Amino acid sequence: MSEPGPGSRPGASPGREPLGAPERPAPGGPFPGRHFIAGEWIESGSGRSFESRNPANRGDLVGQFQAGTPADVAMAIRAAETALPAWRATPAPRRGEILFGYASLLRRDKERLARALTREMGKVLPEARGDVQEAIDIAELMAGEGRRMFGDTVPSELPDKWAMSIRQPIGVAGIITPWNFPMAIPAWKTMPALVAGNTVVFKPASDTPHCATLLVELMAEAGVPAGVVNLVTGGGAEVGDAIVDSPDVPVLSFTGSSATGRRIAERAGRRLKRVALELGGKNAIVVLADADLDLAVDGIIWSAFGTTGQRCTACSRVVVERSVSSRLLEKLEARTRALRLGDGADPATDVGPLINEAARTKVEGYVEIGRREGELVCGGRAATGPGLEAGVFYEPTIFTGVEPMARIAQEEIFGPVLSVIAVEDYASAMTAVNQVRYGLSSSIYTTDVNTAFRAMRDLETGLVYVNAGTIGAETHLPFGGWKETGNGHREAGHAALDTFTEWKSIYVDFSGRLQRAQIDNQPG
Ligand code: UN1
Repeated sequence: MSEPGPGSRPGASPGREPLGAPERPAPGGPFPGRHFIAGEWIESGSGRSFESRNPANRGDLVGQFQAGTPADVAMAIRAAETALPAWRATPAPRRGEILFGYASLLRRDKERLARALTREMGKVLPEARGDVQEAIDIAELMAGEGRRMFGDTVPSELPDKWAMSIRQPIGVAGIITPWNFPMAIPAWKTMPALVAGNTVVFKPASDTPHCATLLVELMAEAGVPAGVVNLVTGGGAEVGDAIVDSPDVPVLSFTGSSATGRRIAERAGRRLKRVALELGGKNAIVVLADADLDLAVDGIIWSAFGTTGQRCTACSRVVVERSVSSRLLEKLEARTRALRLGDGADPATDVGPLINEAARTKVEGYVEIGRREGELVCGGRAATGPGLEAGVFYEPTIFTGVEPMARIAQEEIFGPVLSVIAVEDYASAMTAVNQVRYGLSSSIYTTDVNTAFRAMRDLETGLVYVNAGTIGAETHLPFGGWKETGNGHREAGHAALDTFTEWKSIYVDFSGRLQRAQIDNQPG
């Protein structure tokens, strides 16, 4: 049984009494996490909790969060179902206004949110601010959709007949999010779900429940009605599966590992649910002989070691024309060795920690494989030293002499490990880039405009960059990947609405007589 936090009321019946908004602990102290269901902050029926700790300093306890159960999820789904009729009946521009208000609260609290994000997830503060900014951007974009949400109005093939299509909400949306963008990705999913008129049950990653709580607190402050967004924290097996398996959650949006995504799709497939999946990546930067090498090095360092390599879009392969590979590698090695590891809250830090010990073990395993598959250039070990003892740090690592089909060039590592693959020419570069199971992001550095356009055509990824790294997608364009990176859905942009709406095609015949399509308008 978890200790009752400062938010609990003496004498409240265990686990189910509303507790009011979690009270702010002493600055820096552990946060008393709660579920948010039907507009109330409540404890789990499990009576259990789990910890969230700062990955830069495991001694720093961010908070205690509710270990949710299937019964908690059932309660959240009921709340979302209860709130659905009024929310879907609310005019979309009004829903959009609430989201505009939400965006302004995120903006007001940007610094506070970014600091909390760095503390819980580890990314450096400028990137944490970017994560919050991405949430603001998508909130504003989707708020605007409240006054667009276009369908088509088209001519009918018959006289005196009207034809149009409209979008309508699906129902209760199950939203399951990762820890690497703990503010942006929940916003990518909840904002389109809400503006389209769905209600939400939201399960954040167990590494970042505090970030999720802060986001939801502000939704309530912005006037999102009770029950429209419900937060349930806890593990995938208890909370995630209960959302996925519920017959009352017709649409799911998940970002995370391919293994989990596959399981979710299989389970949801039995019920013919709509499932939008955003999964792994093995993103490559191509550097051709005519490229500006210094520009390429900037893009590679940022894409490979920014966010400690923990982005779906992170660059984990450099595919370089052999004639410039040693010059490029020399520059890359020098820049990589100069990167400073540390607490993301320290302005001197370039690279923060990995999210947890399991992530470091995974990286270590791949580095061992890499030692057999390529030549270690730098890094290759857990980082220790002053200021790093209490955190989960790993040195930025480069392998060279890697073959395109090597495991470290094929499998997602999700850490600061970069493989350099030398190729003979453009054609072999394209083959190497495309010969993977994933297809999220890719980039090419070249100064030849014709080659750039060829690559824009030939790269088999959902995101393509020319003379820029593989990270940094903007929220008003569709985001997502080909092949096993996903299942054909897109986030962000107006494409995000496709996940959260059903199309309805409507025909209005005002001729006053029976008109038969495909028949009465055809001769003979
Ligand atoms: C992710 O890594 O899951 O394009 C999302 C980018 C960010 C989003 C990354 N805007 O790198």
